[in-house]
Formats: sequence, C-alpha cells, structure tokens
Amino acid sequence: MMNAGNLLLRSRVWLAAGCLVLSAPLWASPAQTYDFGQPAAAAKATRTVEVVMGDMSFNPQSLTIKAGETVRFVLVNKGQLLHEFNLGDGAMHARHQQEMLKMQQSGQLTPTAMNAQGAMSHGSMDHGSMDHGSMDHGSMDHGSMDHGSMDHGAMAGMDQGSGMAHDDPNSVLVEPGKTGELTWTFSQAGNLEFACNVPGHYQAGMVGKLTVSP
Ligand SMILES: [Cu+2]
Repeated sequence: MMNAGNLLLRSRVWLAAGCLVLSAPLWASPAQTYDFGQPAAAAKATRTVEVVMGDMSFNPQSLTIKAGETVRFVLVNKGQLLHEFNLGDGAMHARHQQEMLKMQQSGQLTPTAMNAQGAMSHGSMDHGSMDHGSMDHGSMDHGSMDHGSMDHGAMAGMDQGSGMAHDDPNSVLVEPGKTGELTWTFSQAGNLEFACNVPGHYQAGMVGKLTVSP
C-alpha cells in the first residue's frame, strides 16, 4: 500500500543511498507489497494485452483476467498528453491522485511529461519507453536497483522539499506518442480498476474495470 509513511520511509532510503550512510534496518525493510498481486518479468507473462490510451480514454474499457495469470500490458499512448496506467482499487487510485496532484503543484508533473526539479531529470528516465516488465520488481532489492539508487538517491539529495518519485511498481507513465509496458501477476480474484491518475484524468473517464475472476 502506498501511503505518506511509506513515501517518507522510501525517501529516507534514497537519501541514505545518496549519502552512502547505509543502515541495516533501513535496507532490511520489505519492498512495497500489494494484496492483489505483484510485478513480474515480461518473460514470465502468459498473456499480452494491448491497451490504447487516448486523451481521457482507455481502449478496451474493461478487462477480465483469471487469478494466477501473469499479464503483460502494452500501453500505447495515442493522445497528446501524458497518461498513466495504474493497477489498483478505487481507494488506491484516490490516494495516488493526491500524490500526483502534489507533483503537479511542485512543477514535477507537466501535461506531457514527468520532470524532476534540478539537474537530475526524472523525464530523462523516459518512463514511456522504460521497460518495467524486464525488471524483476518482485525480487528487486531497492538497494541494488540501478535506476533507483542512482536517480532517486541523487534526487532525494537535491530535491529536499519533497523527495517525490513516480516509481510505483503497479504503475507506468507513458508520454504522448510512446508505448510503455507493465507486467503483473494477479494472485487473487477481486474487482480492480486500471486508471490514469494524472490530475483530472480519472474524473474525465480514464478508468476501466479490471475483473480478476477465480
Ligand atoms: Cu491520463
């Protein structure tokens, strides 16, 4: 679950990485977990689903998945704006919308990109084409995570105000005209939503039902 405490803890971890002051208890803290499943490597996918993102729409508008399936989502942004594909329930999306609103207010999130303030650009990481799927988030140790310990560590040191980072494993940001990927293992049946939490987009219709059947 993503919450403020979690964010704070993680920014402390990044800060520690930046300062090279490593403390065992911090590194021993468990990775973020989700009760409906976990990220997986693209190679482990048993099914690929293409979702086209438009300006304020997803196509298809709903998806049905079987519990136990590992699905590689290919997200094609055919719109003019930055969009997100985020897996979660309504409450998770509502929380993430608040986080993204703060990123927008801080100038980190623009209509077409996610940018860090300062020299280290979050935008240069290119969330759009970054293959989340090929990274094994499930077994990933944040301490050894290349992009995390490099970019975010430096960001935490530079951007002392927020330490905000858009790096949730259940989410991918796709810039206009680009394609992103997210691979997820759905471990249990339930009613989820795939949503874009860029401020205003969910409310404008960028949300779809994701039914995980038993
Ligand atoms: Cu959107």
